[in-house]
Amino acid sequence: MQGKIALEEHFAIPATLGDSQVFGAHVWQELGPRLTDFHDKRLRLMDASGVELMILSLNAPAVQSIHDVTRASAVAREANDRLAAEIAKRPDRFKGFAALPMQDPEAATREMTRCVKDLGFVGALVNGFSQAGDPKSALYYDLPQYRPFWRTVAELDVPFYLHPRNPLHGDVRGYEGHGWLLGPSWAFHAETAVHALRLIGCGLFDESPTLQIILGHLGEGIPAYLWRIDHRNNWMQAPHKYAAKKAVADYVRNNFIVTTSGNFSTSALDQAIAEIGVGRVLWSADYPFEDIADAAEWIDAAPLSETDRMKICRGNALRLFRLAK
Ligand code: GRE
Ligand code: ZN
Repeated sequence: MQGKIALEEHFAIPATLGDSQVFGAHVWQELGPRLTDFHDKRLRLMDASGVELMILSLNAPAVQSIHDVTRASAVAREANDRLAAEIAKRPDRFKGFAALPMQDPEAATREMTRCVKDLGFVGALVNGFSQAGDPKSALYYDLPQYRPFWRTVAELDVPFYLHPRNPLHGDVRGYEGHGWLLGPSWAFHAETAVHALRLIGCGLFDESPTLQIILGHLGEGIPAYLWRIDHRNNWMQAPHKYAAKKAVADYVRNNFIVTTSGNFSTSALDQAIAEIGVGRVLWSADYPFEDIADAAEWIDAAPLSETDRMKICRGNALRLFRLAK
């Protein structure tokens, strides 16, 4: 179908490009240029697969791994200004998600506000926890110092995309000797799912009930475990020991949106729709780590009603980002 909107689609600036090399060293001659290109191959591939609009975001982990907090802020700003300049050349084809220096919650709040109000961005995309000061540190956004940030995101009324990154070297005991499990095979999803569940458990969505978090890869495994998370050892009836008021599934169904980025599995798509509803499932590719044509051919042929295909590929995004003219 024509008119698709994609929202986990990445670019890089020189300061962040190298972060992606480990994920595609064997194809770097192709992957590197795809990350820094906006208007050439990217637009041709979009046209060939009926993609009208890409919401662009910086590559990973980029800003989140810059433990020099001042530099993290400077790189985020540089990336956002560059993105705004590229969008201005083709506002009919591109929109932007802000990169944020979450190392400093106040700086992140200011940059978020600037990006939405001054640059016209439609939300933020952040690559998991942030290292701040000490490279071994890992700040997760359920921590209390992030509550003012989240209140601002809710006031701005734009979604926040929680994108994967790998766990830190010191935290990968279970992966030792099995490096293939790091990155997009498994660790990205395990890491991101835990972060999302931390946001739920801390009570964030009781305080900011309209906040919307986007997860890629059809929900980073959470839809498959929704029942289990809320019913573990069912007959024991042990209450959850978290600050949030409701069951995890209630928050996932009201405060989360998932995209199909890099997970072109029809059974996983069916499950996400069954668990959280077709209105919260949005098509995406994960370019340039994935092929736009693979993502498009899959969804175009998936056994969906035409109404649902239209919602997933376009309608849900028009509503979420208020793009309808
Ligand atoms: C992603 O952005 O989702 C990604 C990477 C690196 C490898 C694979 C992948 O950043 O999907
Ligand atoms: Zn991605």
